[in-house]
Amino acid sequence: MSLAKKSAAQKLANKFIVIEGLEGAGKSTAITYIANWLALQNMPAENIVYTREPGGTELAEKMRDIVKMDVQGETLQDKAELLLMYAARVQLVEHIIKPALTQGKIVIGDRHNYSSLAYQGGGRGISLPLIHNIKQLALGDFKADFTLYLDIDPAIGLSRARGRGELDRIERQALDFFDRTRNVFISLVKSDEHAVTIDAGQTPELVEQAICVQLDKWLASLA
Ligand code: Z5A
Repeated sequence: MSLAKKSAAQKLANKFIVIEGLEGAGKSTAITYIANWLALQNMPAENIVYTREPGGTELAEKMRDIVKMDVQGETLQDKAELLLMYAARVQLVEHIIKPALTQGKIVIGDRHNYSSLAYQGGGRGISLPLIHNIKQLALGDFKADFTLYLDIDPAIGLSRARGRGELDRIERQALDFFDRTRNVFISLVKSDEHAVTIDAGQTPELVEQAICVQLDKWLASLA
């Protein structure tokens, strides 16, 4: 067995990092910070795969369209919304994420399973144990290796999202929907030793700094 020390890029191979948070928390922006950090670790760009949920495959993107669209005279039922999130996630995990990890790549996900527990569980009020069962059916024990949760006051996040244009079907929910969603995110992160919270209400520079500190710590913990 070789005793040679692994490089950062070798340690990061096969890892799935996820960014979670409410709309306007700065997830898309944070992904550029992670990309810069990975470049500092000499991770070749061709070994990095970026995903977003719901979406990321041809069929999963169609499910994303359904989740976001307004249909006159027909409401998307909460349970249907939940099942679409998992249907899209199965497509993405089986077609993109698992094959990339098997090839030794690193995957950076814009949202994953915690979003379903937070939005459909916290926001919509579907039982969390029931969602856990659906997750087991859909994905088994597959999970993120490291989760960065960007915590933001929903009013601030939504005003940032509003600045970008019209709000979609989910974004138009009342503020207490997002308060419940945020509370579930916070409790999930608290009980997950592989997840950390970043204060996303800070300036972009401080958010980037906080993300890099957490990524450095995590990298140092990897064998
Ligand atoms: N959803 C669900 O219900 N269940 C699930 O299981 C999953 C998803 C997976 C996906 O929407 C929707 O699906 C989402 C949850 C639901 N719906 N809602 N509501 P999406 O992918 O279209 O949107 P999003 O994921 O919510 O992302 P976003 O709105 O694009 O936000 P973001 O990526 O977190 O933020 P951003 O684009 O990086 O930044 C937003 C703006 O703020 C932008 O102008 C930035 O320049 C600015 N910004 C960023 N950082 C800062 C700081 N630090 N200070 C000031 N301004 C900043």
